[in-house]
Amino acid sequence: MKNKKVCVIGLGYIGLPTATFIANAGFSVAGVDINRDAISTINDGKIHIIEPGLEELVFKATSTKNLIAYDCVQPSDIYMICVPTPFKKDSDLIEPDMSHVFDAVDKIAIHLKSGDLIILESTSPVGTSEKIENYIIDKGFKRGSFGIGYCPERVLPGKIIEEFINNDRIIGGNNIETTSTICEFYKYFTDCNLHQTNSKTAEMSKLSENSFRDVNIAFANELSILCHEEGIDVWELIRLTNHHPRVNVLQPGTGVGGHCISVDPWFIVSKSPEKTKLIKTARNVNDMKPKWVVDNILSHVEAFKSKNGRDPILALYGLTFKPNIDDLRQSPAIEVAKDLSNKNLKILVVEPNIERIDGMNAVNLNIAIEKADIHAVLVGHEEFKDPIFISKLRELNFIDYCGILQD
Ligand code: SAJ
Repeated sequence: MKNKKVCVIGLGYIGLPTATFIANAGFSVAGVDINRDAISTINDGKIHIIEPGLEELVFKATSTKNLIAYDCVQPSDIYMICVPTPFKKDSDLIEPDMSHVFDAVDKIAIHLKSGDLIILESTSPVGTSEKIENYIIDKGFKRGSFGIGYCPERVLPGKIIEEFINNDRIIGGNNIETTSTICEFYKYFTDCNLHQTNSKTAEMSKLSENSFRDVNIAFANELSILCHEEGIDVWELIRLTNHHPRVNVLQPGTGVGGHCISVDPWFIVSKSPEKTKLIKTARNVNDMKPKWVVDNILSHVEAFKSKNGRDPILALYGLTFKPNIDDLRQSPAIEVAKDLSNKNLKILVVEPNIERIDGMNAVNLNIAIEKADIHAVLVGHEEFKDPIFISKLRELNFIDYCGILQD
């Protein structure tokens, strides 16, 4: 197995760590991406994304030349697809955009030979592996001459290095032999249980994990709105509720963002809209939360105006899609900030994880504390949990949308 050449297509948050771990396990790995800046950064032993601990590993993998980044698919024995699968929205219809996956398959097919293996890691609708197999067969390949399987990534951005090795994996091939060959391969670079199943179950497991979390967060977000009306502290409520041995409610917040949990449930819903009312409703509840936050902030603005006879300066703390990362993709906090900016308010933003934010008046914590009249905490970054900051906030007009006072 060790002499097999591996080609990892897509060198983002999942593909780059994957290519790196496989290379450092002794395989010869070609990493492929369309982003030429990323390719040269990686070949210099550096990284184009922020992930603690990854750069050292990439440096090692590229110094040994076990990992080389290219701009096109290289002839190999094992092909791993780690490209993005976003969703496209056409009026009310939300559908996964699988164009990057099938583009990768077209490029793999040019080099595919008998006995090769294709492993899909990108989050995909149920049935995608079978679809890819049939798509390749339609190009003239014999069924059974190549293996295809689905092995979803489960890592949490910010903890990828630890979770890549240790999180259990679900592996589903198009047949039992392929599944066990993929398992053999993963044993070289993981230290976890490898659970074998078929490709459709593996695909559904990925979507179910993220939908479960989305539904649970939607429950917490719905509770937070109810509690606000009832004058109940939702954080205390959830803390107390979770003392029940069989209850574990997640935390409410500004909304659900990022490129996984706020996207993947649609992969289930778009396929069976009539049978997925709960998952769809949860998605809508979470999508509505930033709008509720905006309305709530505006009610504080109005109260300030009638008390003080002037417009307040508003400080927003945190803009990323979750705490302690630099990623703004589908961030509910950004949605809130943009929505409020369109209302002609004087806004200062504090985002310790990002140096420059275009179009926003970014300041440091101390300036925000000193200058603003209303303080809204949107993301629970570590910096905002500092006891000195919290004690200053407590003396001011502040609103906590993510429970920073609770830890
Ligand atoms: N969030 C809450 N309340 C919570 C937990 C999270 O509002 O109690 C919000 C976050 O602030 C964020 C969003 O949900 O806006 C998503 O954050 P997350 O930490 O729940 O998840 P992701 O999107 O960073 O990573 C998820 C993980 N999936 C699960 O935990 C089931 C990760 O393991 C997956 O690998 C990843 O999706 C993925 O790539 O699919």
